[in-house]
Parts: sequence; structure tokens; C-alpha cells
Amino acid sequence: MSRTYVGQSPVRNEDRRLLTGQAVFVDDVQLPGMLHAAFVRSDHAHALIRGIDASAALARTGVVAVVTAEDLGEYWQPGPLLVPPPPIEGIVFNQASQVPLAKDRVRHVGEAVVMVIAESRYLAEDALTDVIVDYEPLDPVVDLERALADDAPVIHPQLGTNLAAHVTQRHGDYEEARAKADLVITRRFHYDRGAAAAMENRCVAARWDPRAEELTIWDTTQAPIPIRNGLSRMLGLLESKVRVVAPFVGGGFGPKIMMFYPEEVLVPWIAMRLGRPVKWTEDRQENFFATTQERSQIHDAEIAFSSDGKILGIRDFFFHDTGAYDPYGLTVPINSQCTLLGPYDVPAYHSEFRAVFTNRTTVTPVRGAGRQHGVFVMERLLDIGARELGLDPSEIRRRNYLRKDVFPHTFQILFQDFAPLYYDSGNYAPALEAALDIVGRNTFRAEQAQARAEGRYLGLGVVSYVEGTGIGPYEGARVTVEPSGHVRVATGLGTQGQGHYTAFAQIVAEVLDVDITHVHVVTGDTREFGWGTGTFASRGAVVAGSACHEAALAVRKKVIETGARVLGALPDDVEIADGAVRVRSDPSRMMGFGELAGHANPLRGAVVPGTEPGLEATAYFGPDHGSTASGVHAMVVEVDAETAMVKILRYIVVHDCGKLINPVIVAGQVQGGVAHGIGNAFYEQLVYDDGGQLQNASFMDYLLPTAMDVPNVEMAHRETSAPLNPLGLKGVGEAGCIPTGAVFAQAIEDALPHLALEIREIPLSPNRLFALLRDAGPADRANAPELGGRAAAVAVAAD
Ligand code: MCN
Repeated sequence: MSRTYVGQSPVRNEDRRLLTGQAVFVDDVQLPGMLHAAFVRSDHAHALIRGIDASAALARTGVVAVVTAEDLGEYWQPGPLLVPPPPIEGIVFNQASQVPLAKDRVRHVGEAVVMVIAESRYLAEDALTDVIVDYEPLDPVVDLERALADDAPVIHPQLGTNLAAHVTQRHGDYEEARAKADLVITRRFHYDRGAAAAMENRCVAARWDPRAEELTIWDTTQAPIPIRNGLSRMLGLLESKVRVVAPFVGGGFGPKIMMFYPEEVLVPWIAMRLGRPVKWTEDRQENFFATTQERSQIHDAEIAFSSDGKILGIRDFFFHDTGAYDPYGLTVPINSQCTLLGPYDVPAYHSEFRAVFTNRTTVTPVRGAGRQHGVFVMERLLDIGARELGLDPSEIRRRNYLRKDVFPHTFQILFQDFAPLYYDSGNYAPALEAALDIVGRNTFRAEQAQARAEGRYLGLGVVSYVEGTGIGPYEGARVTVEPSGHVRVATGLGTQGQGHYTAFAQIVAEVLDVDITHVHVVTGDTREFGWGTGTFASRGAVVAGSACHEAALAVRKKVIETGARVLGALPDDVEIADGAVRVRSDPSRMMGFGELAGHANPLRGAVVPGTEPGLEATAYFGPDHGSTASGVHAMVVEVDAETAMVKILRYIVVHDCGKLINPVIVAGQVQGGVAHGIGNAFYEQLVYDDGGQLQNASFMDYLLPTAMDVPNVEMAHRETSAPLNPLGLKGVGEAGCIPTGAVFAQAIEDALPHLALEIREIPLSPNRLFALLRDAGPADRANAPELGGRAAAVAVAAD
């Protein structure tokens, strides 16, 4: 292979379409006769529905239909679980999935109750005010712990409990570890909800073609194939008669992988019933209530150390808020449970969570998908331990890293794919040293002391994490050399901005040795490729990228075999070069791929038994285990000790996602992830009152970090090759946001060593941090290492 694309950064081929306004988003779909949907949504967090009077709405000019749960008949049924847990002893799981329209009871503010269809969105919105829903308010369940109290109102009466899941996982003997420990630290940590806040809200458009008996759905989903499969079942159609297209999508970040959102099943259904195309576009306010959210968790965690700072064991009990329904099973809390272990050798672990239903918007994965909670708990425990033991925070991590010769490493607990938590590879200590080098291990403490002398408070945080990425089950790809000589690649993934069009083209162009501008990738259209699952868990590169690689290799083989036949040479004497085949021993005998594709599909004598026409191949890739990415984040902050405003002066990421397909895309993913993480850490919080009402459902009140708040991330990459996929890839899409809360907390504490400040919660809004600083007493000098002491420890490490 003479062209090298993997590891290079060709310009993203999708960007021209995006930057010139040519990219099609779902809301761009305009069809003749199209109707528009709007939804009456519950104002109550928890209430019984006594009756619905929609007559006035139906009488309004321009209104075509008004739909309640009663009208749905058989169609009123919960969507299937996206990731059902297998029946495993010790796992309690109480399923309660959402139905398309609430029937007898509403369970969160914003739940869809009535759908109005009208000639325009304006008319539909106006008609919403005509609908009268008679509610009988019930006490809401908002507090995670109260949810399990005996006298708590039960949200799903058929379950008789608000317990959504109870899972205990352990390896080793924590009690024994604790008994041997020189230091035991016990703390409670809180991590509250945020929104994914994708730039594009959700959107669904559907058209029923009665002549072809085909349903086409344009959907902002991250999982077009599962949506097609589920809808075809619900609507009684052949899968081949349902086409789901997820065109360009303006950010997904997790919530767009739900199955199903009410709108996703109602818009196609009504389009079929009315025989007219229908569209619904979520507005920003609906997005705050009706699109799934990040997770609240409360952890009661304990860590046992030996006197030299070695972890002997960890015990963690936590509550996880699953919201009103649990369509996503156990994925998020299991991610928290597993990711807590991080890159560390933890001989004994006891982790137990209770997921609870609350009257708040449903929780599903949002970038990081619960991993940040585990990392926050672990890294905070290490920071507190380091302080108690008089160790530098980096040193305590160094002492506990898994060594690079222990891989593959299995923990005896289950990961989100319900297979044992498996670390395929890793090499953690060098990433830490690289991060400290970039920070300036020998100069930072002096700068900090100098700043302090000038009345400025600088702080440094340095934390580690691992991230399970690239899990199965599988993805596929079809690679076709067309008679034009151009190459088409189709996969089942959806794309929300990750750069798949370019990265997959790089893989295929390199294998086939063609110019990358001649490789055209299509994703997210079930007619183009109908097998696979979707875009989540930072798996696109590993799983779909590997499938593209396998399919391209198979096409390469066909090109060589067909070339040998057509050029009258032995296959061993044929090579491919620059979009052509040629005879190695006589390079003047050659043929371009386009002409060869014609020979592979002749009008006569096309298919010799055992061969296929065309230069095309389909391949699938399903890894036995995911691949374990890892990294170290460092942050330098300046804290205004009076106002509690924090300025991030530097943000450093040393990241290991194995072989990089496209370093600029990877850098963009990390930068974007860090922006997300900074939002989670300092700005974003969905604030619910005791009645389950969201108090800040607008960007006036829900603070997103702006470009002013997110520094350019200084990055270094390490490439520990993943052994379980052909290119050695690990995922990167979520890496930037996972340890941000933890590094932020450590950096702030480091800036203010004179205060007894221990940060045990995220998000830490400017207001909340102000309160913590105001209430913090002076530090206990005996337990707080002097700056000089820390500087000395860093210097020792450098040796
Ligand atoms: N990549 C690479 N080399 C690697 C690993 C990845 O060049 N070793 C490239 C991939 O080819 C791909 C991108 O980086 O172009 C991200 O790849 P990967 O980590 O496999 O993640 P996915 O493709 O599975 O994307 C999902 C992931 C997740 S889970 C969330 S959430 C997220 C994220 O990606 N949502 C995003 N990044 C996002 N980026 C944008 N712009 N929008 C979102 O909604």
C-alpha cells in the first residue's frame, strides 16, 4: 500500500457541505402537503389524568387531527428496552418504559399527553391552548433517597416501588482490606443533572407512500437501524418497507439514541393514518423537558489505604436517579460503577447502587454516560487520601497505577455490555509524566508561589481515568468500487458531527490505495445499510471503522483477483497502485479501477460459480471486548478568592486512544469534550424544585460555557495499540468530558490551601463555589501539605 491516510489529517470532507449550508438536516425536509405536529405536555411532575377535552382544538381552523392515548389503540404500548439486562443473579431490574402518550398518569413535567396536527406549526401551537386536561395532582418524588422511603408516593403502581434497579458488584474482600488499612476515608459525593444541549434539537419527519407502501422517516436519531426495526414491528410493516434516514445531525451527545421517544413513533403513525407527510421539530423549551438528561447520583464512598498510599479497597454505595422511566436499562449506573476503578489496582471493591424512579425527565446516557461520576468519586478519594498521607496528588496516583504488564486485565465485575470488565491494554504512568512535563513540573510551583505573593491564587489539578470504548455488538460496512472508479462506503452508524465521513474514507482509501477525494461515505440511512446498532459509547471508530477496513480488504482481494483475470497474470504478480491494478513484472499492463469494475460486471459470462459480480464487499466487525482508552487531564486555574470566579488558565490532555485515524478529528473531539466537561463542572445544572418543576429551562438561566470560558486544550497523544481490532483503535468521543469535574475540584483546592475546602459536589456553579469558600474555615495546617512540600514531591517524581 503506497498511500498513507490513517494517522494523517486530511480536511474533513463533510465540512464543505456543512460550511456552505448544503448539508441537509431533518428540519430542512419540506414535502408537499406537509402537516406539522405540536404536543400538549404535562405541567405537573406527577398527576392522574382524569379526562381530556380536545373538542375545541379539533374545531379550530387548520387543525387536522388531535390524538390522545385513547386514540392509539394497540399502538399504545411501551417501546422496547434499548439494552435489556440479562437475567443475572443479584441484579434487580424493574422495567418501566414510556408509552407514546400518557394515559392515566403523567410522571414528569413535559411528558407528552396530546398530539395536535395542523396545517402549520403556528396553528398547531395555537391549538394546544384549546386542549383541556383535567389533572389530579399527586405528590411528586424528587429526592433520590426519599424515593425509597416507605411513605414515598409510588410512580409506577404496577411495580409497587420506586426502585428501578439494585445491583451489587464486588471483587476481593473489602471488609478484610478495611481491617488491614492504615487510613480509611469515608465521604459523601453529589453529582447533579445537566442537559446535553445539542445545537440541533430533535426532529422527526415522516412520509407514507401508499403506492409503494413505503414509509420514510427522517429522524435526528443516533440509532436509525433500531428505530427502523422497532417501528416496522409496531406498524406491522416489513423492515424493507421502512426507511429511516438520519441525515446531518447537529450534535447528539447521547440523548438522541433513545428508543423510542413519543414523537418518534407518533409522527410516522399519524403520517400513515392521514396519508400526508408530517413533521415535528422540538423547540428549545421542549428540549429542556422532553429530551432525556444527564444523571444525578449520590455516592457514599469509602477507601482503605496502607500507610504508603496504596489502595487496599474501596466500597461505594450510590443512588442513581433514572428519572420517570428507564428505557436504557442499567447502562449509566453500571458505567459509573465500573469507571470508578480507573487505571488503578484496586484489590477489593464492593459497589452497590440503587437506581430510583423520580418525577423528573428520564435519564439516559449523555456524553460520558455516568463515567464522570465514577471518576469524580475515585479521584476525590485519592486527593483526600493524598492530603491525609502528606503525599503529592500525582504521587498517590503513580503508586496505584496498574502496571503495563498486567494487560489484558479483567475485573470480576460486569461492564455495561454485561461481560466482565476487561481492560485490553494500557500504559498509564507515562501519560501522567507527560502531562506534568507539559504543565512544567519544575516551574509551576514557583509560578504559583510568585502569584501568591502578588495576591493571586493559582491552582493545579492532575487526574487520571480510563474509559471503556468500542463495545459491540457489531457494525458493518459495504465498500463498492463504482464504474467511475470512485469508491462508495456505506455503514449503519448515524453521524452527529464526529467526522465519520472523513475517517472512514481514510481507512478505505489507504487499503485500496485510491485518492481520498474519490471515496464517498454514507452513514445513517437504513436503505443504504441495514445492519448495525448506532453511535454511542465511543465505538464508531473501533467497530464501524474496523468493518470498513475489513470490507475494503475484501474488495482489495477482489480487485487483485479480477485484475489478474483481466490482465492475464497470476494474482501474486498483480498489485494495486493509485486507483489501478497493474502487473508487477510488467507495469505497462495496468487497468484503472473504473474499467475493472466494468469487467467485474460484464454483460456476458458474468458469474463463474463461486464468484460474485462487482468489486464490492460487505463486512462486519464485532469485538469480543471493547478497547480501553485512557488519559490524564491537568488544569491550571486562577481563583478569585473573594468572588469565587474561576478562570481556567491552562487545560492539558494527554490522551491514549490507540492508533489515531485522524489526529485533527481526535483533537476536535477532545476539545469539544473538554468544553462539555467544563460546562458540567462549573456552569450547567438542571435545578428542580421540590415539586419536580425545572427552574431554569432556558439558556438565560441554564448556563453553557462560552468560547470565553473554554481554553484551547494543550494536547499530547500516546498510542497504546488496542489488540482486539485490526487497526489498534480505541474510542475518543467522550474522553474530553469524563475527568473534568475531578480535575476542576483538585485545581480549586490546590489554589486555596489556606482554606479547609473539600469539594465533594459537581456541578460547582460560581454561586455554589462562593458559598463553599465563604463557609470554609482555615485549613488544618498539620494535614495540608505546604506548597513547598508538594513542589518537592513533584520534583522527586521527576527523578
Ligand atoms: N477517531 C480517530 N482515531 C481514533 C478514535 C476515533 O480518528 N483512535 C475519530 C473517529 O473516526 C470519529 C471520531 O474520532 O471520527 C469519534 O470516534 P469515536 O470515539 O469512535 O466515537 P463515535 O464515532 O462512536 O461517536 C460517538 C461519541 C459519543 S458516544 C458522543 S456522546 C459524542 C462524540 O462521539 N457525541 C458527539 N462526539 C461528538 N462529536 C460531535 N461533534 N457531536 C456529537 O454529538
